[in-house]
Amino acid sequence: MGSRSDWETMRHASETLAKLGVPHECKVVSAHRTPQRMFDYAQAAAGRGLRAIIAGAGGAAHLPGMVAALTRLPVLGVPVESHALKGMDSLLSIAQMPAGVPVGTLAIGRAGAVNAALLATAMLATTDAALAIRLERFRDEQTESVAETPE
Ligand code: RP5
Repeated sequence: MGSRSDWETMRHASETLAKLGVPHECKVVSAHRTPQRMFDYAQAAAGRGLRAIIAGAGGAAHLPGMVAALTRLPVLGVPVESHALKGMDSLLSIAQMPAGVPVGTLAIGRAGAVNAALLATAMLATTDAALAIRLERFRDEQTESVAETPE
């Protein structure tokens, strides 16, 4: 994520991955304030054995796109809700990538963070049978938890 202030949103991605038993790490890497850290992180990611990157940022949210430019790993972008523009700035700056450098863009805020984790898990589950079973169980439990009546 681009800032510690993004953690309130991005912790939902981490918590979802933890629920599904997906090993992961959480780092603050700012495209603007720590550009060298971003270069180093993104360029080393594939060689370190990472399989996907979830990048959350707000405002002029250049982190997901720049990370995607620096790695062949799939990058999922989470637009963090900004104070000034409610995350529309984050959403558009993450989604509107030029052809050739994709970022899989999720919804603004908590829903996007949760779904980035679920989407990353679904991608990994295509080659991990045990993870596929855990993901199916998660989905089944979610379905069972939805009440039929509002009260
Ligand atoms: C972005 O600027 C971060 O991703 C964050 O969403 C936003 C504001 O950062 P702080 O000023 O709160 O550190 O780079």
